[in-house]
Amino acid sequence: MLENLLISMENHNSLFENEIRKLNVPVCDIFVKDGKIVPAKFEKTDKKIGTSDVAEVNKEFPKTVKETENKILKGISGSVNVSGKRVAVLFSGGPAAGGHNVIIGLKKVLGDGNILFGVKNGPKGLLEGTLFEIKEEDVKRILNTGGFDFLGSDRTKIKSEEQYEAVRKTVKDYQLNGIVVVGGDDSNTNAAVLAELLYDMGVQVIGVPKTIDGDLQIGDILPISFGFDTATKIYSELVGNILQDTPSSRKYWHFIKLMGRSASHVALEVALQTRPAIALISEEVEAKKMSLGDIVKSICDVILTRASKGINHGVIVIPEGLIEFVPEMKSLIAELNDIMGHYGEDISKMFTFEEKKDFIYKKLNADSAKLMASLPDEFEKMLLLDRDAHGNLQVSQIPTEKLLITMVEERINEVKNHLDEIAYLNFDEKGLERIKKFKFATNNHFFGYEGRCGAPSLFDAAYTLNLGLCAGSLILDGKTGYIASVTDFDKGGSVLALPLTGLLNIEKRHGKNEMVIKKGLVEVDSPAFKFFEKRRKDWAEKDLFTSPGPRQLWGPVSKQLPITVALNRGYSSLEFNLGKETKVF
Ligand code: FBP
Repeated sequence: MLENLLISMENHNSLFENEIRKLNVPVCDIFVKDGKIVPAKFEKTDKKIGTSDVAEVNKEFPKTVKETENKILKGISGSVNVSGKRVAVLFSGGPAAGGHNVIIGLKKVLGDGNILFGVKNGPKGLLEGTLFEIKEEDVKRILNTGGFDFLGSDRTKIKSEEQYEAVRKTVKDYQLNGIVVVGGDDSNTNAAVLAELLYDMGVQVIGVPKTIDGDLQIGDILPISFGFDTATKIYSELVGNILQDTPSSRKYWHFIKLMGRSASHVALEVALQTRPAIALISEEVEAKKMSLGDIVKSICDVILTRASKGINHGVIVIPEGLIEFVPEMKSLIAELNDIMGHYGEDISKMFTFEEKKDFIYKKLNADSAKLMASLPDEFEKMLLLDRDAHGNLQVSQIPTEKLLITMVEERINEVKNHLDEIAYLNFDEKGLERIKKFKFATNNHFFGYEGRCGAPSLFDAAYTLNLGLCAGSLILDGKTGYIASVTDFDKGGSVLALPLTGLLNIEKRHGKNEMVIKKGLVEVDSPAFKFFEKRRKDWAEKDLFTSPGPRQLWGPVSKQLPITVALNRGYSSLEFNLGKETKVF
């Protein structure tokens, strides 16, 4: 009997997975009529958006800009009766929880009268024409499940004439009227490019904001990307568990690097959820122009202050992209990016690391070469890894947490032998005695991939279903060149569409200027950062940590929003309201 039950649970049929498929999902009022999910319409508002590079962007994207006027659309109840549309959806970039519900939202609004195709393996699949028709039976199984496995994903950047031709061929082969790109900043740059490219063919392109990094966000009009909530809840549970371990075992400092390529939204959210002794925020490091030495000193000050009180343990949260924000490292990385952009092919033909190093060192300026030489070999190797298709350094592969451990250890040993160096910390005799005896024992962790594909939190499940409904409604309403958005998470949700061209700015990639969607970084004057800044001294000196526990899909704490979002949007509670819980199938 038990064996049969266990066998029946194979292939995504765990007790948990079977229950989450039955879960009703909150749906914004404009998408519900008589208890059934329906499409909505859109009207143009007067609100225009654009970055400081708007003039250049407008020149490069004349057709979509003429169409959208860079103005925001607002979703309203009611729909246009449309059938016969053929729409393709693809995932792009790293996975994020809730992607499957986007597909379900699309399928629901497109209904039986229109065809939804899934593109296998991301933008690459669009070039190769690997599409298949999505039927309602297929998507019933993926409701509220994590991962992107239904379609797969990749990071191909669509930018060459040959690639444009391949896209046109796929569009013709499948007679597509619309393409929905579910992705982060770089993937939505692809969406903007495709919208312009396919405009004259009458093919609509709509983006959906995805990334666990949370850096596809623009104040009130796009409060967060999907996947951020689930990922940070998973990391917060893990960090909370480690925090709970520290005063139990009383001997370790844990250096925890958290995913989130550039921005520190993930680190800030996890810090607010768990209250560790130290959390580094890259944007603050940049704003204060802190060198690696300054960072190490600030970490050591906290470790030593705690040691002087007999607290020999703690947790340090480190954002994945930290090194790109340290001024001296930033110049080194920019130089390396230029060198690799220009000589990438020559470098890839070199067999040994020594050969590569030799070649690169000669091209670096003296300060950068000196800094590079001071870094551990393992670290140097990772800095020389190929950039991704969008020109990004693969920061997830760089062991910043280990580099910091080595540097902090060195300083602590030095300070123990020269206590006068920390006279400014004003420790008493007893405190100094404790420091002399203090043994600095460490563990390092990287929490990244474990957060991207968990079953979506209730917020992400609801947010993504509504984003899918918004994207599908935009297609039915004939719109192109927009990214779907849902806001007002505390008031039942408002549905918007933002012109993609209004999000583009010019950045250096592969050593050249390119138009890409601007990343939303942590603002050091934002309410979330200010609150963290106000509380962190207490978290450093006393053990005030909290363990948020596993994310909940049922019960009293299942409706919790990310703390950073609630603070930055000025909500008065952590509870979200995205409409009535609605039966999806
Ligand atoms: P997206 O921006 O595409 O959503 O990806 C985010 C991310 O998870 C980063 O946090 C991380 O640095 C990167 O992907 C890792 O990429 P890969 O999956 O290629 O290792």
